[in-house]
Amino acid sequence: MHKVVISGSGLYTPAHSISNDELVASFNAYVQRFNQQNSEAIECGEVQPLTESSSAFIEKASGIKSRFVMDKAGILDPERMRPYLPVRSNESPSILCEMATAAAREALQRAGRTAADIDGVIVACSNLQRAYPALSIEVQAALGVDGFAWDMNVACSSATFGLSAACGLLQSGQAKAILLVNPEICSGHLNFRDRDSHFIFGDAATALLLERKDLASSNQQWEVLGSKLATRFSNNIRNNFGFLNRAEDEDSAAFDKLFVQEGRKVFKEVCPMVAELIETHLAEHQLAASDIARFWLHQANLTMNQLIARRVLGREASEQEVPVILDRYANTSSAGSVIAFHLHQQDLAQGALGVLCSFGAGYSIGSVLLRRRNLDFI
Ligand code: CO8
Repeated sequence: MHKVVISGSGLYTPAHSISNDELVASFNAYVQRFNQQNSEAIECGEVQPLTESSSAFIEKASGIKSRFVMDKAGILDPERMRPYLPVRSNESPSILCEMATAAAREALQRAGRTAADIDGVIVACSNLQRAYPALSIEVQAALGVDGFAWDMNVACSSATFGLSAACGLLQSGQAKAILLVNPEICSGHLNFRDRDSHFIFGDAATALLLERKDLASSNQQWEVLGSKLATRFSNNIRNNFGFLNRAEDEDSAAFDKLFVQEGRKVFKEVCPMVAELIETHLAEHQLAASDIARFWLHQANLTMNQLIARRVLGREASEQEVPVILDRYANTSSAGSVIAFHLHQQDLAQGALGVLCSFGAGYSIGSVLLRRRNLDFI
């Protein structure tokens, strides 16, 4: 069985950022207008008044200070409150393809590879803008990769599950190099009129190049020592948008088919599951938590990550051990843990161990154990 390394990573960050204050100002303008327009119905108890949002709550409850988005004006317009992403012709690259290829090009460049070196492309993300042709095949064509491509979706855990699938192809000798990309426009499926969740998500795309260890030539690599995956069905994070909506008899208004969650339940149920999975994974490799230099955790909620790290380490974790990027990026679904990895790995020494871990809807959890390998050291 061949060994596998991550030989390069890439990140695409959208040009626009929205601060909590900007988001809350737009939400509160919407609330004030709604309450004004419905004042009589509210007065006689027929309609519930809406309550304003607050920046202080958002930062305290989630750790999020701002988020990057593909379109800022449409989201912040209280009359619209959804991104404006115009339709493109079939002859133009799709917006997800553009984000994916930008991240992919950086990963290739860091790995010292070109499209000619790649055998396959996996696009793994939470939301695909169409059923077919597969986005991954569009990305494959845009990059000029020969071989094969497929799309997959395991919500926030798409990247770690995709990484595990890529490793299988490399270990068995079916491929020498696989490009894994995670383009996420979470703002497309977020209800910016929902006080409980309007602040949660942002947009970004990440990419990882995975290669056979004996063939990889980039100086800085991460050997994949193993991955552990788990899923357990839950209705607590849900999105009912799908191709059968138009066949349903009920009024399938677009706003009914957006992201919904029971945030408290998710928090309570997922944290222990994640800590247990990481502990079991490390034990299977005869490792203790203290052997791990860095945990690149899924970036949904700061307190959640601190709690998971405390359970695994048996003490408070430093920000160096468990880096935070959700303060600037918010929850970018599958891209989150990979952004943390991409931005916070250069400083680690030869032989350092790290855990890349995602968790989210499904529920789904993926843990990947990595070891730093610097070629100029060998
Ligand atoms: N402003 C002010 N106050 C507020 C606001 C607000 N915006 N929202 C709620 N409050 C109030 C509530 O009314 C409540 O008040 P009271 O106590 O008087 O009733 C109080 O604040 C507490 O409310 P909550 O219990 O809801 O608040 P929490 O402390 O639980 O924090 C969080 C809410 C931040 C959502 C938290 O529960 C959380 O982060 N949970 C985990 C969520 C999580 O990790 N989800 C993962 C989902 S992502 C995923 O899996 C991928 C899906 C695919 C992506 C799709 C793209 C869209």
